[in-house]
Amino acid sequence: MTDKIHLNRPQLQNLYADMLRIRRFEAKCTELYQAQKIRGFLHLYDGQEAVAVGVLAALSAADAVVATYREHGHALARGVPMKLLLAEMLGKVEGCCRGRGGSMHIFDRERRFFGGNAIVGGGLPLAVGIAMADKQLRPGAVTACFFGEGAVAEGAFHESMNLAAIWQLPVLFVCENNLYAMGVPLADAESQTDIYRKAEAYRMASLQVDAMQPLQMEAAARQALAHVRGGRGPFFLECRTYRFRAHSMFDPQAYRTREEVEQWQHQDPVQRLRNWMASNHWMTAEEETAIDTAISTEIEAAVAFAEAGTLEPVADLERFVLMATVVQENADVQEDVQGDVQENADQQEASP
Ligand SMILES: Cc1ncc(C[n+]2csc(CCOP(=O)(O)OP(=O)(O)O)c2C)c(N)n1
Ligand SMILES: [Mg+2]
Repeated sequence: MTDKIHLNRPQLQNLYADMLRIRRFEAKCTELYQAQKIRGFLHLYDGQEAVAVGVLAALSAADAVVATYREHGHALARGVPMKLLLAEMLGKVEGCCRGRGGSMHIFDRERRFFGGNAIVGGGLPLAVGIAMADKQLRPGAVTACFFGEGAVAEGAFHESMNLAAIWQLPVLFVCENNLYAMGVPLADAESQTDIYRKAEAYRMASLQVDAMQPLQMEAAARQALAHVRGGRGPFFLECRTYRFRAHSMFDPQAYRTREEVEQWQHQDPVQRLRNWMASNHWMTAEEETAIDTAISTEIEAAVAFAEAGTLEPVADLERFVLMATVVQENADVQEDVQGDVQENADQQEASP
């Protein structure tokens, strides 16, 4: 699987457990979605787990994370408690964003997890801004910015890459190249399908990695982070991966064949790491069972917590809705202005 192992036994087991935890959590989310307990959109991460887990294992608490709408795995790997994540997805006040963000907008200030973003490419300028502030305020902190390969068609991608390079900002750009942007295959959308090469145009260091190989992914992430932490500017990591499930819950997948999906499933990073660890004695059957049981227990507790949560009362719906305040303030200002105008007019009329 890899030439040289840099991880010890507990680290390897954590890598596996973190990936399996995401896989199993999302399987539960599918059930909850089918039961209409999770509403709206739901974008699952099956197949791509090694990317989030590989990168986040190498980050520290001071670092920042920006992700996309396919971000449950990143949130879990970052340490957002599963029960708060699930409550959020069920729209409950107990969720990490009071149920106002939902699946696509997970946010956790304490863990410096800045979303969750439904806008393709929308996270990149945020990451650059966060890194710019951190460079002054939190020396040594890195912002890891995850995005799909579909984002590279956006102007915001190029502006962000350019500014990060010019200002030598501590950003780790992590492109999760799963070969499709909704139903559009990469080769139909990009003339250069080796996405990491786009970094060259910005004179940014870059690397392409097979993200179906968790150990390679983890090693590449560490190498990339060492570069950024060493003060050598941003780094671009292209992670070659594949999503096993549909783009979202509404997707007939007419753009790919079942055989193609099956072929990729043979490279399933979770199963692959499990098999390799078991056959190389990095994990005994008992250890595997213990990991499995801990995950089941955690998921059960999260479901119980989320289901027992409360929906926000209708009376609170306008709380935190800034537009309402701005509109009201504008109306107040306009009233004041109109009052002044009338006063001036009255004064002029009264004057000789
Ligand atoms: C600016 C913008 N344009 C279009 C969309 C609609 N849209 C949602 S997901 C998606 C595909 C993105 O693909 P990719 O970046 O590869 O991420 P993946 O879904 O493969 O993880 C598109 C076009 C959007 N959300 N935002
Ligand atoms: Mg994609």
